[in-house]
Amino acid sequence: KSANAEAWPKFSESSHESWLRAAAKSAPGGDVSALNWKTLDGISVKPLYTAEDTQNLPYANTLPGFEPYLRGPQATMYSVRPWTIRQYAGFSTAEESNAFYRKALAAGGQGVSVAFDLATHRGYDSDHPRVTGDVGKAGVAIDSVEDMKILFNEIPLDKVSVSMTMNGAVLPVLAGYVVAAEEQGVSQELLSGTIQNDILKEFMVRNTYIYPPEPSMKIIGDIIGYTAKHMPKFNSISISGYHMQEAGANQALELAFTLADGKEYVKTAIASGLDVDAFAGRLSFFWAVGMNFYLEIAKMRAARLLWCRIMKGFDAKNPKSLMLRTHSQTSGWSLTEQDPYNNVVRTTIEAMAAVFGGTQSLHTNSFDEAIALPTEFSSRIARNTQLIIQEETHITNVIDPWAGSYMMESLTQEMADKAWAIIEEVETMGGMTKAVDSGWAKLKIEAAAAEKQARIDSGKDVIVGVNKYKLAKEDPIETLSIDNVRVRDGQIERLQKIKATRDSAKVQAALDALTASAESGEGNLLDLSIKAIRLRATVGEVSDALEKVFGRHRADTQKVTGVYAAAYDDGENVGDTMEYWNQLKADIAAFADKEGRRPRVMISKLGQDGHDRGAKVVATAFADLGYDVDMGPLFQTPEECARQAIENDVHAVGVSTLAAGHKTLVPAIIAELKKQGADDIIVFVGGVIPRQDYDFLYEAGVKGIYGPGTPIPVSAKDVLEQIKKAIG
Ligand code: DCA
Repeated sequence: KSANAEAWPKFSESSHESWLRAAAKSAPGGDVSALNWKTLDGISVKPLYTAEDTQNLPYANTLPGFEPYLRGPQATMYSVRPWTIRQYAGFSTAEESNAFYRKALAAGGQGVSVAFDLATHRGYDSDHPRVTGDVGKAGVAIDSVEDMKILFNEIPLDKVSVSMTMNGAVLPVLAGYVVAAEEQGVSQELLSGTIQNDILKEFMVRNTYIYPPEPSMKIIGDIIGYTAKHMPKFNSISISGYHMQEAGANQALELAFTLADGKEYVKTAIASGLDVDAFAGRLSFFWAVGMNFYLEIAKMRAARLLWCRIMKGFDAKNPKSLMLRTHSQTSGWSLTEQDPYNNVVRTTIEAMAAVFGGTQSLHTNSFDEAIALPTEFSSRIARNTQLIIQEETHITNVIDPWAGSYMMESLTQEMADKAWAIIEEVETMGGMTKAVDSGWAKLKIEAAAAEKQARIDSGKDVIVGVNKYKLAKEDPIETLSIDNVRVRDGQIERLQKIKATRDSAKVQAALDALTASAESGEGNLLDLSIKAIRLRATVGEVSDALEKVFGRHRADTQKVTGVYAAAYDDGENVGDTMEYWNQLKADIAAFADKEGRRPRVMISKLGQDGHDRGAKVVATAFADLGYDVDMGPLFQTPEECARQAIENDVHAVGVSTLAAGHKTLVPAIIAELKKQGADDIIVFVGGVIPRQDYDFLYEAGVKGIYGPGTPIPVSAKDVLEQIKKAIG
């Protein structure tokens, strides 16, 4: 008993009804329900929760380390061992990345997490003509095991757990890691870490796939099978919602689609002949944690509850098969280019949500990641954000501290119910592979993204420094810039050396064995990849050997319509942006009257950058405004893009660039249009472009640059003016 009741005065009693009466006095229009916050997931969050809300909740009183693991997979959680500080990073070359990892480990980092460049993701060696703008951008270039050995030089792979974000070229990359460890003297069974290996979400959002869905699932089955047998400490997959949220999914969609993906992988592995308890304990998850503080915590608690339910459905018996373990990353999308130090605050809040949600491993973003790869300074602040939470705040001393909160327990159950309904909807479609194949899941996420963007552009959702409290003048911050030509030349030189010194006949035989296995379905593709990589086959060669049979996947580009405009059409809380929107629509209609056709733009993605949220949202918004919009397919070369633009007779090409290839690819498209006799087609650029590069791009002939945070109507108006000018 903590208080001596008699020493306290008697307080007057209150009831929910009396609170409602009191609240009505200050609620707008006297209506307390007007204070409910309707989340984008469709959950109605009340301003007040009481004991009544939790009375009938079935899982509000469970314990950590026990089924259904809602409160955490471990009984002691952070009180014994805090989450792993695992910062995702990769810098152009294996040498630079290795130096970064070693420094980070010495300064408090606890695990390694490798970011690969986009050429590697898509299974191209650095000398491939399709990847000239991508090598060494957005991550490290890996062509062979020689690069891998440099990457992990002096990092003891039997002690440090390594996570690799790789999905497309997952076989040669995982094989490269295994062989690099082997040549370091560390055998496979000692390796601990995680490979992302989550292809379904690639087809939905991130697009770094190589092969079509069906053979891609076969690869996953082989990896799960191989690691279950030979690498017992290694997590065979990181089933990722992160990229879904980054692409615009709300929390319920992220949760549901990710768990539904997980279900699909379990089914695949079981179908390949594995016992569920032989592999399920090494499935791991990965969430995005954004600024929706309460919902993010609820999402992570609900996820564990639902996964336990799903795995019971597969008759899993081993407790490890039933518990969801997860990595989390603060939201890159929530970072702003404007007033960028605010991002340190955003990341801290998101990191707290991830920790309260019970993450096992965490990446905190650096504040400059909205514009470039992090610098040493920004990475230090990001890492220290976690060290401060771990070591200064005492947050780690209490397990699942939000438990018992009327609000948190209610939200957890509501989030679970919402997600479960979506999971069941997916199930009626025949599972996630089908939902992905049909494009349904992707469109759901894209619609959510367009809705969110419209809410921001119209001012309904506030982003400090972007659509409210804007700075009159932004001071530029120092960013990291990469000399892509130097990196590519170095990689090509190393490739040539490897090809000159290896036993080519043996390499060819190993590659042929891979092709034969892809054809017959016999043998394990990871096992055969390890054999080929050991002989110094390259990432590109292993990928090609499989492509011969599997082919390369080409996605349909569908786009949603009407969703962006809807945020304006309801006229609620849009202020003066409404007038701007209507005027612009009228201007576009007037253009069409005068010219005999609507202004036509082609929104394109060049190179291997598959992040197409921005491109899709812009395409939707432009179309809703009255533009005629063509969407270029992903992965176009500048030549292909120019040809399509000319064939479709567009007025303008808009390049969406998020992976730092702009300085190579944008001048190339302008030159290509000129070469093909169409220099009347103007080029504009949107996406992640450091301010320092603006002059370079304008000098190359770009007519408009629209960085993150530019309201789409503003860019759409500018494009219209530029088109008018070009027509004369
Ligand atoms: N009591 C007892 N054991 C504990 C406790 C505790 N309180 N806390 C942690 N441990 C154990 C774990 O059980 C684990 O041992 P095990 O592997 O033998 O079961 C070990 O300590 C390591 O802890 P864990 O929580 O698994 O953390 P990580 O090794 O960092 O793994 C995980 C996290 C999410 C599972 C992994 O897949 C991962 O690191 N993912 C990262 C993905 C990534 O970086 N993506 C990049 C974008």
